[in-house]
Amino acid sequence: MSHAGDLLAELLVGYGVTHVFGQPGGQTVALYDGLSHRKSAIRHLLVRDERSAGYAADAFARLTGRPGVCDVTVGPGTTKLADGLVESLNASVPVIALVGELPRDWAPYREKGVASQGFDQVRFLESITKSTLNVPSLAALPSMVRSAFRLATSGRPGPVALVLPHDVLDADWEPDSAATEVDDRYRQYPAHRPVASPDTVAAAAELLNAARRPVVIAGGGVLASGATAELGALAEKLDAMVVTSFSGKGAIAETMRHSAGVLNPLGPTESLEIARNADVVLWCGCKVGQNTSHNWTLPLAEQATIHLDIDPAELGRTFRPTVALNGDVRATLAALLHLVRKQPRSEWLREAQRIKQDAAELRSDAESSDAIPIQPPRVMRELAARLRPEDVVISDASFSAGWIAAHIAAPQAARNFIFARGQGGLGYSVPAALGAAVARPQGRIVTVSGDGGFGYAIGELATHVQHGLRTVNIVLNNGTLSWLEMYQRLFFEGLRQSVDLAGPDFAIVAEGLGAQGFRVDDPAKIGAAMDEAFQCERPVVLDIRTDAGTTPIHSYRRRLDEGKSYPRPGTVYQLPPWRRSPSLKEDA
Ligand SMILES: Cc1ncc(C[n+]2csc(CCOP(=O)(O)OP(=O)(O)O)c2C)c(N)n1
Repeated sequence: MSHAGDLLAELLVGYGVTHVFGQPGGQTVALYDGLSHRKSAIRHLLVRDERSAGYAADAFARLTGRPGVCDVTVGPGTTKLADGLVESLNASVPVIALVGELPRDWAPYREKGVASQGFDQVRFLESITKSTLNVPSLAALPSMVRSAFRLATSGRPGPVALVLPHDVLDADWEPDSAATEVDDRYRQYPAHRPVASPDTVAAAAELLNAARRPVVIAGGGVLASGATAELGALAEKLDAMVVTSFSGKGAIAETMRHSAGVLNPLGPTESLEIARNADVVLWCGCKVGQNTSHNWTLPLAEQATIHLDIDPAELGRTFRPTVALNGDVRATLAALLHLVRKQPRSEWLREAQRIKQDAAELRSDAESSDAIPIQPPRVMRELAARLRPEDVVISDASFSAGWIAAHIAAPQAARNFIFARGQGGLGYSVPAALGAAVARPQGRIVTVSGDGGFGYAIGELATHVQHGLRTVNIVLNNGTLSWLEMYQRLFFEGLRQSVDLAGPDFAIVAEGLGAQGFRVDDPAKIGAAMDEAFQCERPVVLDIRTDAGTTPIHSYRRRLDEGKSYPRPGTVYQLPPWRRSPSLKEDA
């Protein structure tokens, strides 16, 4: 006689799941038994903290388009997983979390921790998932697994939790083929590709055809939808400039003349200037988040806008677009391409190239700097020179994101960069590298963290070692939580409270964990250290000692240069008014 853990494992195999990231508890051992009998199809990777399971599944899903799958035990496993689920929820990443639960009959003892580890998991998970499904019985398990995959991969993707009571997972199961049926449409995102209605597509085309200075703001939805070819073709046809959110980096090759890089207060400066100079803006698979919209100061009141998104709830949230396109990005851009006229806009392109050139010149000093301590842009330049097309760079949630965005141009239109901007939690990159490495075995996986962020999940390097992953982990080690150190200094009159980090020596710690460690203090030695790191058979930590006095945030840099103190942001941040984008007609 088999059990429900077998049934669950069989269904996962049926859905094409090749990797599961997690940590067992007594309540989930039946799943592990099921997985152990299917090792040729599915691999379980044991993480050392459930947070890592969520992050690894998130990165796996971003790179493959297939739901990332993770498993945790009841109670502490679930609470530690929360970071990953919120990241995936806010970044719209399809993840399936298999969550252990107390036996159903123990429900009366769940309150106030009487039953060990129990708490109201469903209520907790409901607030941090796209959907939480509590499996009531063995009979319901197959259809709820099918629901989990359907919900994760259809419409706006997101994380789904499947809560598995201990007695349900341990229940006897007589194998039968009806129970293990899967719906193969939901193995991969996007499951469906609805096209925006013809009248809205025609209206969007009319606006774009009339534009003099068109800009596309591409979000992660472009990459999730696999729409890079369509976006590139649209940019060429219209001579539109393309900027991206962090999540959309790689939606267009940033070496292309139509690209103006990442639009973010931490990104390159030309993106904002070019976005502000546009007369028509196409927001494409982009949620118009705080950072991409520069605190919702974009779009400008006078800009005509088109907003294309798979999720109708996105359209009109922060502004009323002139044209709202509700559909899959790839399918809708393909329809739009039929209606937009090829039209050179040489003057606009020339203006954009001038802005790009000026910004690049301003960056070049720091990128070639021989200063000690090392300037982070110099590290980025050395890394950019060594990246291959299939490599993946994963940013931690610190200044690292800005250094990468501003100083490494995406060499091709593809998902080669991952940023933890869904939630912006420190400690994302090293666990995410685990998922990225198995998702992209042909590429080399590079993480970039600050010393604060790197400390969160350094133990997971041992997991990299255990699974033979050759990751290269760059620590921009400036001895402080520099983002916070600057915030305190600028907005709290020179305050310096609890922002300094004394050690450790990450190169030595790396060795203790079975990885290789190098410390680099001299900019002239960065290149050689990276070359050696990429040759290593083991994971590597490059502990690079960097300048604590520099930042990629434009406004901080300006303020530091001015050397003044500022009012606390709480007193100056205001939400711009919600407004309608105009039609272009008046101005044509
Ligand atoms: C889990 C978590 N805690 C706190 C923060 C707030 N925070 C943002 S950046 C930062 C400092 C990060 O320091 P480090 O990783 O050394 O990078 P640096 O700022 O020096 O680039 C902090 C504490 C956060 N984003 N995530």
